[in-house]
Amino acid sequence: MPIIEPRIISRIADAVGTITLNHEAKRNALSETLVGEVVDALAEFQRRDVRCAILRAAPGVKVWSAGHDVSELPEGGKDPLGWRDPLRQLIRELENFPAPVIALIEGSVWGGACETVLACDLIVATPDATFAATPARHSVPYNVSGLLTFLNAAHIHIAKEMLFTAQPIPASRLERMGIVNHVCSAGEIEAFSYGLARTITQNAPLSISVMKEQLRILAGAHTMSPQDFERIQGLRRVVYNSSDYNEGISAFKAKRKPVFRGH
Ligand code: YXS
Repeated sequence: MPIIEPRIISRIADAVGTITLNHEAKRNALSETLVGEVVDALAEFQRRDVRCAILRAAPGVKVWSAGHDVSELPEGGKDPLGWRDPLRQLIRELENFPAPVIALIEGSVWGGACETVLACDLIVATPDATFAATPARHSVPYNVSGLLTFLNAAHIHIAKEMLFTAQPIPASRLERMGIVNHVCSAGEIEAFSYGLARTITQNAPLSISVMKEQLRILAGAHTMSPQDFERIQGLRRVVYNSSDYNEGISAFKAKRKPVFRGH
């Protein structure tokens, strides 16, 4: 039985819990295994009354996370981002975790990891950190709650630029738009982020936890008719049943540029 190395490192000190993504070989891709370990660590933090969590990768990393594990995306014909998908579960766990989560970002952030960072409560990044939303790079039909994460974090024009271009956008630009809370040099980002976390831990945890849940409920309070929801799901089905969807996954696995034909 092969020994699976832990995909993350987690620790707790002074009511601050830290989760460090630690699967460099696959660029911290959000695989079912890695997400499971993050979820377990958050559950331990809750048991240990952690008052602020920090989600980070190893100091100085080039790739914070390469996003959803493409090798775990289903071949065509199945919703690639259904309720039980690891990325969807990770987003829900971060949003439901009863204390603030600070995303400490160095390096590049891709695809579902972009949404993961936006689903955190605060974002601190180095100036050269970049964020690339990539559904359009792989012909993936992003899901409704996932798009809402982008819309709640960014003006619709910026969300559209991120989603339609799939290009890396620097943290310094996202800070100017209020999407990234703070930009700090690589030498300062750790002390700054833990300083922010300690400030939060000095405040009333119940009040913070309830305000976080209230803001989650308010941010998700969007009416949508059953007909509109069914229309959206039908449109998404067209995408994940398309040859473009299969082309996106095949091209990634073959390490070549995809050729999309629009069907
Ligand atoms: O060939 P080996 O076995 O060494 O593995 C390679 C890559 O296949 C693997 N890897 C990944 N495996 C699964 N899922 C991924 N997302 C993923 N990304 C990388 O890691 C090993 C090293 O990769 P390599 O050689 O490319 O590293 P690099 O340093 O030259 O380049 C790093 C990246 C991140 C620029 C490059 O790996 C890359 O472009 N990765 C894909 C980024 C991306 O498009 N992510 C979106 C995934 S799909 C997703 O998140 C959502 C479904 S959506 O697209 O809708 O948002």
